Amino acid sequence: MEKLIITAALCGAETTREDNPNLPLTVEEIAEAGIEAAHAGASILHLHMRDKEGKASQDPALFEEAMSLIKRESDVILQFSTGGAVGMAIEERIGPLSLKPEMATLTTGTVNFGDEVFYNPPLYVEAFAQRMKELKIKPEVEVFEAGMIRNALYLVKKGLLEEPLHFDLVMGVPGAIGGEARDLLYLVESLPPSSTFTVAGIGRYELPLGAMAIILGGHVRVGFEDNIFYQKGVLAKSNAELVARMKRISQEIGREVAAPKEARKILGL
Ligand code: KMH
Ligand code: ZN
Repeated sequence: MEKLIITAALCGAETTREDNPNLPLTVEEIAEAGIEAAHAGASILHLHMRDKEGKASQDPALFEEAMSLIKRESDVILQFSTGGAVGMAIEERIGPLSLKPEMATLTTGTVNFGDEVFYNPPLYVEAFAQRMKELKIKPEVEVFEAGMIRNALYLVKKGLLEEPLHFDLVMGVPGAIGGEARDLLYLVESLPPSSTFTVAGIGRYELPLGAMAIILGGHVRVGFEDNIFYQKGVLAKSNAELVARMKRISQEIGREVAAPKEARKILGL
């Protein structure tokens, strides 16, 4: 089996300090948390940024600053969010792509997201895909529901995406696909055979789905965007703590963890 790629999703757009006081929020904190996660075994950092009030922001200047701080210390792969936060305009969400990160996310459909709606109509999705194609940014196709896999294949047909595709199976968001073993098997069986995939289990699904992904030959995402707990009732101290645990589990199972250079090879970057 190829080595395991661990992605650290450091803060997301929704998690707050009230949820977990260890959440990184400022540019410096996010960069520091990212470098620490990379040292613990992450080879990709999935980045969202926050403004001075701690609110989700797609301001390219914030991404640029974080990018420069992280790159000074680490060769970890940077993956920018184009999802941003629910309710953000497409112009805001697409802005940071101009900095040409190696990777960026691409959600290929609209989905209920808790009490809200994560809005991704075909025109948005195509605009993101077109921009990533122009700038040679590798998309990570974010799948919150099974139909989003078919939508990605339609984009391949239209020439907006190129195989092999890399997917992130985001599982257990309230309003979207569940986080049971059968849900993961169904999604994995629905992927085109040439694909690579990462699993991001939300909340209590992070650990069991991560372990399952390791066994299935997939990759794993952990971090405060998806889960704030180390175990039931115990808050995680840092993103790095969650990364280190996933690395230990993988090594115990006999699968080594990829360094950024090896992850680049696996993903064809
Ligand atoms: N914050 C969610 C609404 C992404 O990063 O591309 C969407 C999200 C997906 O986090
Ligand atoms: Zn995200």
